[in-house]
Amino acid sequence: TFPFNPDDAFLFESMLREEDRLIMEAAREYAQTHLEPRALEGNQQGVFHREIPREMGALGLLGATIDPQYGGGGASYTAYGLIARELERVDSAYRSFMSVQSSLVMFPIEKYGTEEQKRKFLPKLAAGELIGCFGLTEPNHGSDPGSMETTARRVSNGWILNGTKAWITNAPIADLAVVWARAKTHPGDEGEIMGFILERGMSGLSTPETPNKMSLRASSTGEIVMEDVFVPEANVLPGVRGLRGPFSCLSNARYGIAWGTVGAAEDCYRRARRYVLERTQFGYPLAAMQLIQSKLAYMLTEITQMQLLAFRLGQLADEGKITPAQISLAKRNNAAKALEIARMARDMHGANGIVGDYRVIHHMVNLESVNTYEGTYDIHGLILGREITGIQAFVPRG
Ligand code: TGC
Ligand code: FAD
Repeated sequence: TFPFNPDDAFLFESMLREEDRLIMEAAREYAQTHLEPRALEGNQQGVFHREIPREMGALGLLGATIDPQYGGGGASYTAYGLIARELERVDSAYRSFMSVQSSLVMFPIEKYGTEEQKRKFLPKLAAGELIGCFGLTEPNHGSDPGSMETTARRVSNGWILNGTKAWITNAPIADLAVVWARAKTHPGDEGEIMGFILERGMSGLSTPETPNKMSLRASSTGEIVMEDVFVPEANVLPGVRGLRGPFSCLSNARYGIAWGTVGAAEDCYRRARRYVLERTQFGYPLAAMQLIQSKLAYMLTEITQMQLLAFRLGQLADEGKITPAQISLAKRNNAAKALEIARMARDMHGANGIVGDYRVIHHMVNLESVNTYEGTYDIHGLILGREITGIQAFVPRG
């Protein structure tokens, strides 16, 4: 009979197209050889190693789905997902960097930007020579970005931006920021949401680091503070108006998270399996205990479902049939299950589970952020609830 593979129980990797598999293997080789040795230090010292963007860029891991004429990889969405899985197998912070650069910065410039913006920014973003960030969330508006307060006031040859964006991945190290603001052309104007490209060095722009993060410590997170920042007309994204702009970017990044979290969960499961095979208690390996086996069986069952969900989501994306509700379902399920599996792996490691070298608590605390950003678990439940019933339940009624 065909042997059972306890890492890929339903042989999902055998369904990959050859070109996607090659990209996955290149990403895996890079992540295991170059990121894994730096991950513990990155987490414990709270540093994002500054050589990583150029390394990723050289391998084509940034902007995988972007048109090659702008320096992108021209690869499939499945390949993009497989890259996310390999990076997050090491540290969600590395996948976060790649997600923001590819889905939240390069994607809107390619989709909504001018030809000049695409030629100016995309090749350097793809090479990792420029770092981008995405400003939607504000201190008082996280799950409800539609209530944002940041404004863009029309002036003769551009716009003046005022406001603060909070919790912005890459902000402190970014060369440019795609910022969403309420554009006001006359007094009393409620303001349509528009996208702007802010560049470091613009007067009135600062990006202070968010201190004391206990999660995603190898990711640089900060604010985008805008005090009368003048943004020329050439830096407006002309191709979109309204919340559809930022939300379409979120769809792309959430898609990547649905895949990335598979990698984190797989790493926790593999480390737990290895540990219980080696660790003896009561005269037997922990792996011989029924309760431990039940946990491993649960982990593998959930991981298999996560893999198949991500794989099918990739097919739908590549066929152009993907919907935001499918993405919400997969992001919600896979982030929450990865977190549950990481907590289980932490428990199975006993006291060693709280030590950084074993890496399971590292994944676990990272996944707390992943379960929250890009729409919390409950917000995605509400997005699905609205699709299922036709009734929105974001705002209490009655
Ligand atoms: P709603 O009425 O639902 O939609 C407003 C307009 O947007 C359109 N739309 C979408 N378009 C494209 N793709 C999507 N996924 C879309 N979702 C909605 C919609 O059709 C409508 O268009 P139009 O033309 O009819 O006006 O707006 P709402 O204000 O009721 O939204 C509610 C809700 C809760 C769904 C939304 O606010 C939401 O998704 N909240 C969560 C916020 C969030 O996810 N923030 C993420 C910030 S970025 C981040 O976390 C990066 S971390 C990255 C990392 O480090 O890896
Ligand atoms: P809140 O919206 O205040 O939610 C708090 C709690 O209330 C949650 O449990 C939520 O599910 C619940 N809740 C909210 N509304 C409802 C409701 N209607 N019904 C029931 N429950 C509800 N944002 C960016 O724009 N760009 C970035 O690059 C970025 N990077 C991030 C990096 C990190 C490490 C983190 C932690 C966040 C990042 N974010 C970023 C912000 C992130 O998207 C928000 O934190 C997230 O959308 C949740 O918003 P909030 O933190 O304000 O929580």
